[in-house]
Amino acid sequence: MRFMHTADWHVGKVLKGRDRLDEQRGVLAEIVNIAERNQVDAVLVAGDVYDAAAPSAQAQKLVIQALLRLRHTGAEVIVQAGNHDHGGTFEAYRPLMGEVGITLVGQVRPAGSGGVVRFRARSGEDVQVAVIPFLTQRYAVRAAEIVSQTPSENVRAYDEMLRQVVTALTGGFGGGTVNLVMAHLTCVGGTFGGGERPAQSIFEYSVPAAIFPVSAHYVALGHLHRRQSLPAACPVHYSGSPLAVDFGEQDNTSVVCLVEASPGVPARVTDVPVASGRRLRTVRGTLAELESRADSFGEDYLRVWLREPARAGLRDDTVAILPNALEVRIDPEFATPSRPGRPGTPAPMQTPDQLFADYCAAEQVQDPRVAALFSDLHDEVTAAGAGEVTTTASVGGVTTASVGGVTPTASVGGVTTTASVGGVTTPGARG
Ligand SMILES: [Mn+2]
Repeated sequence: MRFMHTADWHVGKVLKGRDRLDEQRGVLAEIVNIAERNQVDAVLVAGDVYDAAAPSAQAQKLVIQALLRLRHTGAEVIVQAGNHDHGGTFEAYRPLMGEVGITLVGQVRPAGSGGVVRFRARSGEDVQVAVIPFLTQRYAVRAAEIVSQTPSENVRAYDEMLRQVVTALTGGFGGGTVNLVMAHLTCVGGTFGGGERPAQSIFEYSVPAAIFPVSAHYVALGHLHRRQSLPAACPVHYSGSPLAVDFGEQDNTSVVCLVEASPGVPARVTDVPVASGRRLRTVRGTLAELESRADSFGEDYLRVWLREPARAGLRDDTVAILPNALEVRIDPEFATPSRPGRPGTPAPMQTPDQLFADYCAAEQVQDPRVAALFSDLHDEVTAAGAGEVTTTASVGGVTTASVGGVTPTASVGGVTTTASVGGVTTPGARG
C-alpha cells in the first residue's frame, strides 16, 4: 500500500502580522494534487492542522475543503490533534467527519474504540493505524505530581505513560497487516525547526524513539517542523511542516512523505517537495547593500539584520525598500553596548530635554529629529495641562510626563515616550 504522511500545517498562522492563508491554500492544493497523482491509499495528518485552538472560519474552511478533496481522491483520511489543535473540538466533529469517511481523533482512545483505525487498502492489504494525538502533560502527569515530584521524575512519568499507550495500541500489530503508528510528540534527539511552541512552560516532555515497536512498519510523527528521521527499531519519521512556519525553519526543505509499505517489508519513503509556500530568509547588510541585492530576494519573506547604527525611521526606510521584511533588527555588532556604569539616580536639576539628550546619547541615537520631536511633544503636553503640571522624567528607556487630561504616545527610533495626564495612564502599546 502507498500512503502520504504530512503534519504541522499550522493553517491560520500569522507570521509577524502577515496573513499566510493564500500560501496555505496553495500548499494544501499541492498536497491534494500529490495524493491524487500518486493514488495513495491513505493520508495521515499527524497533528497541528491548525495554528490555534480556536482557528478562524477562513482557516477552518481551508482545512475542511482540503480534507474533503483528499477524501474524494479515494484515500482514507486520518487526522489527529496536535498541541496547537483543540482536541475536544476534534472529538466533537468526529461523528460528523466520520459520515464523510474522514477519521478525526482529538484525544487518545482505547484500541477498540478508535485508537486503532483499520481499513483495507486498494491493493487488498489490511492496514492498522495506531493513532496517538498530542497527550497533554495534564493527563500524563497530575498536578499533585508536578508539585511533589522533580521535573525529571515528571518526564519519566510522561515517558512511562506514553510507553503504556503505545504498547496498548500496537499490541494487535500482526504479521499479516501493514502496521502504522501516528503520533504528535517530541522524540529525544529530534531537531527543532524554530516555530514549535514548547508544549509546556518549563521544558519539553519527550520520549525516545525506542518506545515504538519493531512490529511497526512506519511511525508518522508530527510536532517538529523539520523533516527528519530518527534511529529506532522501525522507521520513525517527522514529515516536517509543508511550509516554513517561522524563520528558524528557513533551511528546511518543505515536503510530504510518500511511503510504500507491505506486510513483512521495510517501508520505502520518498520525500515529495511542496513548493507553494514562500520561503523565509535572513539577510544581513547595510540598507544600501540590501537595496542593491533586493531583486535576488524575490518574494521571500525576510528577517533583516541591519549592519548600521540605529536612527529614527530606519525601520520604515527598510520596509519601503524591502516590503517583504517582516522583522528588522540591528546587527548586535552595531547595537548599543550596555553601559555598566549607568547612574541609577537621575540628576534632579536637569530638565526633561537634558535628561532625554543624555538618554539618547547613552543609546547612541544620533538623530536631532528625535530630540526635536521629544521637545515638541513635551511642550504640547505641558501646555495642555496649564498649571497642575507634575513632570517626571526618568533616564533609562521611558520618559514620562504626567499632566491633566489626554495621553499622547510617540515612538521614535526605538525610543518610546509616554505622557500620562491627570492620573490616567494610557499604555503606549499592548501586546
Ligand atoms: Mn506541535
